[in-house]
Amino acid sequence: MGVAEPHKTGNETTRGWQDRDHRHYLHPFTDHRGLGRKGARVITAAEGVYIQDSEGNRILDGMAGLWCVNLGYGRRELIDAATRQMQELPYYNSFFQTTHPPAIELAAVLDEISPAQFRHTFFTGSGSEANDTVIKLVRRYWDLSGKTDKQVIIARNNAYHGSTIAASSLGGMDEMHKQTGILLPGIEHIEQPYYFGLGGDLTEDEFGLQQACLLEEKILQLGAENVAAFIGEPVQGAGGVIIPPATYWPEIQRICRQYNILLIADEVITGFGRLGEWFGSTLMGIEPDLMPFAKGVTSGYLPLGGVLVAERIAEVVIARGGEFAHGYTYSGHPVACAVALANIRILRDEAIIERVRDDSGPYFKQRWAGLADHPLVGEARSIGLVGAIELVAAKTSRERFAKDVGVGSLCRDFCFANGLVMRAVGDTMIVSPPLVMAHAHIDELVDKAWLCLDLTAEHLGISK
Ligand code: PXG
Repeated sequence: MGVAEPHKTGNETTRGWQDRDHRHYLHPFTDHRGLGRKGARVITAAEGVYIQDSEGNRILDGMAGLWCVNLGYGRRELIDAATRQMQELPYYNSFFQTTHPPAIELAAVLDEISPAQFRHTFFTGSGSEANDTVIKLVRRYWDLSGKTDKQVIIARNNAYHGSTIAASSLGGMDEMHKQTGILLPGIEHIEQPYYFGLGGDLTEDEFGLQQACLLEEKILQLGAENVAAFIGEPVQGAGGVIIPPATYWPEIQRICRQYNILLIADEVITGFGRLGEWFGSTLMGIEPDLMPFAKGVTSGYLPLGGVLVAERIAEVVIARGGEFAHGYTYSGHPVACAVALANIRILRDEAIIERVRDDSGPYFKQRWAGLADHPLVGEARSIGLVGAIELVAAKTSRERFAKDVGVGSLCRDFCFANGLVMRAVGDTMIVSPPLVMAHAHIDELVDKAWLCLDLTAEHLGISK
């Protein structure tokens, strides 16, 4: 990839792209005010772990696209798999007792790489659709089991489960709830296991148990006979890389078993190697009944999602249910499935997940932890290849900056200007880089993050 030269985008200039963008394109999760003048960032190419903008700037992609480009950009095998499949069978559906080889093969491979309780997968086009599917499967399972009152799903504050009405109802993002207005009934939220923000004087282990107990309290308040399921991300992603204390998930599992409640692990970010295991649930020591996934299944090269369904659920839905009246035109899209198969083959052949577990993950952890020495940083935490730093005005008291300072956005902008994508969730800076990062890339990421923290501190007039 030419580094200094602007990417060839026909005769269009950056300003030209930005003007047309502003005139026509309504973006997801974007405040368009002022964007016309400033202009959106135009990304035109990518290779390996770097993206390139229309000005020819090369930027280290610390977010793997949007938590998904796990193999990095430009992998020939994925491109070839898509091309071959397009030529052979670009589309066919798998409704009404029809099927095709790529979806069959992918479902079979998912059985191999997922925990023992899973043998069946329902495919969707995205993580949001996967979570809509989850809600229907949960209802269907309990109805067919004769427990028709078991309808409430318990989720968590600050969770992200997607953007459809159903998925944003499951999520715990206040802003989304306020704007949507319409929310699904029968969803209850409990507080999240966010130690840095909510742990107070407790030890991490005590806090983990306390937050898990909130589930038990909620179940008792609602009556276990009315509660269908609990849903959580093994590590909350979009909420700010919230890594629960070690005591949290085992206790959640115990409570779900005791009260006969299904456990749903939303693996949309944590699936396919992000935490150094195929699925985050394995690392957390839990055995979920349903696992929605998306993103990393194709390394983001094509949209694909799905739900892994534990046999005890699949058996009931298949044997007693008749037709499951649910499906998407692109469920099991053959080209997306072919790319997923190529992606999983590479993850296996190149032992990339083992490398995250044994090599790049531990190296990242050690380097990332060093950011805690920066005067702006109240905590630097990581697990596998995700990390977060908490920006604070005072290190020991964990005092935050005033909201109007917008310290997170400030730092994020310095990062982009200095060749690093790091995302800001409020004043929590997060990264989720491609799984193929070498040590030198990790060094570059952490060094650039430190530099941008310095620039942020300098901008705010804080002495080092
Ligand atoms: N579950 C989880 C855990 C997710 O992170 C979804 C479901 C929805 O997937 P789709 O494919 O419908 O987007 C997600 C998506 C962010 C950000 O700002 C995170 C996601 C999507 C967009 C932005 O970090 N995660």
